[in-house]
Amino acid sequence: MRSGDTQIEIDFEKRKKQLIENHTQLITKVNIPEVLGNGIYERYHAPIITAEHTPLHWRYDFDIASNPFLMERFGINGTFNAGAIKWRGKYLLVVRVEGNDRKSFFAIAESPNGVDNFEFWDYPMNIPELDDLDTNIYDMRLTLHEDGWIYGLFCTERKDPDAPSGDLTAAIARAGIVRTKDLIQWERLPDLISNNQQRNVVLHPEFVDGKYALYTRPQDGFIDAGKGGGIGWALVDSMERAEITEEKIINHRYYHTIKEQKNGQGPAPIKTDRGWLHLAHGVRGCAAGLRYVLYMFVTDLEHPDQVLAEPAGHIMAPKGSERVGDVSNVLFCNGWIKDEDGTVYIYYASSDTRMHVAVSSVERLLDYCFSTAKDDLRTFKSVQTLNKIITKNLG
Ligand code: M1P
Repeated sequence: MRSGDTQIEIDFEKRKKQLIENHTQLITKVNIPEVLGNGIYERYHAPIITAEHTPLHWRYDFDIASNPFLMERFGINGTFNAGAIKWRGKYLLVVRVEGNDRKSFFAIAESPNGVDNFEFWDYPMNIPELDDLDTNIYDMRLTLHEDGWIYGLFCTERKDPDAPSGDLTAAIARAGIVRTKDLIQWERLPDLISNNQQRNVVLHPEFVDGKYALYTRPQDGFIDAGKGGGIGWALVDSMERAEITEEKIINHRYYHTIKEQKNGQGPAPIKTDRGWLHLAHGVRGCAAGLRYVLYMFVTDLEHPDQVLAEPAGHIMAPKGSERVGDVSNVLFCNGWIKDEDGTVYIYYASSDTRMHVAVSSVERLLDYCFSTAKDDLRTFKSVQTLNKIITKNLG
């Protein structure tokens, strides 16, 4: 404080100092793993990215003349559903940042170790628009493709032009496509051409039969998978004008399972010597609304459209405080990173609000997928599976 400062100036400086101190403390906090997890992975205790992690220079105008009360001028509602990639030794997340105005945008946050100290780049990502303007964009999946580009596939949402007048909720979901070589300049390509609405579209990292291969999620409406649904598979000639001509479902929905209502591919699969490791989300309805959990499966190395193993049920479901948020009872994952030593960082979001990490390894996830019983779709069979384990243990 200098003599002659007004009370407003004094309060402004005090508040600014406190904001900076709190923010620095938050983004530099060390994160620790749970001690005795389920053996498949270890969750880390603290969320890795929250709305409060976003830079102060996004949310506040630090000019006392235009913001004398130092109030937020751009509120952030949530930071979730992040794509992920390891880039020049750093763990990068392409975070879905949602403003208080309900518009989502993408911003990169990087960490030196993958589990804490995530810091956003100064500016959000600049995604060019097409002639058909996006209303909202979200949930980017990153794929480092063998063609040398890094692709980002995301959902672009626009108002349904055929909605009856007065219906302000009907929307159309399509897959938007960008690509980059440096994660700074993003080239926008035309949206995926498809007969259905599409969300959760993911590019496979390798060519299959000389074509680009896509995991899709055809749906009849914006929310409902309807007769569509399931994780689909389509080959396209080019990403510069990607058009689905044939699509088949490779991972189905089933009655009375964790993916009864709908499901969707998570991040691009990880290549292993026993097949492609997939992480996906499954959705069921209940009295509390929709419940989103994560599950895994493995597909054949040569034929990534053929499922080799799929353990019963979820690998991860909302737990404790993860259960509550903007859209409660949701876990969603569209980003993971495999390190050179086989460590796998699973970046998952809880309740459309915040980001977390759980750590496993390729070896452990393969063992989980191949050695956990599949879902035989009936209680009687589940009890048989359980009895086998008990008898083995008890002799
Ligand atoms: O709100 C839960 C999720 O709902 C949608 O996922 P899906 O298309 O599988 O239903 C998406 O809007 C996703 O962003 C969101 O997390």
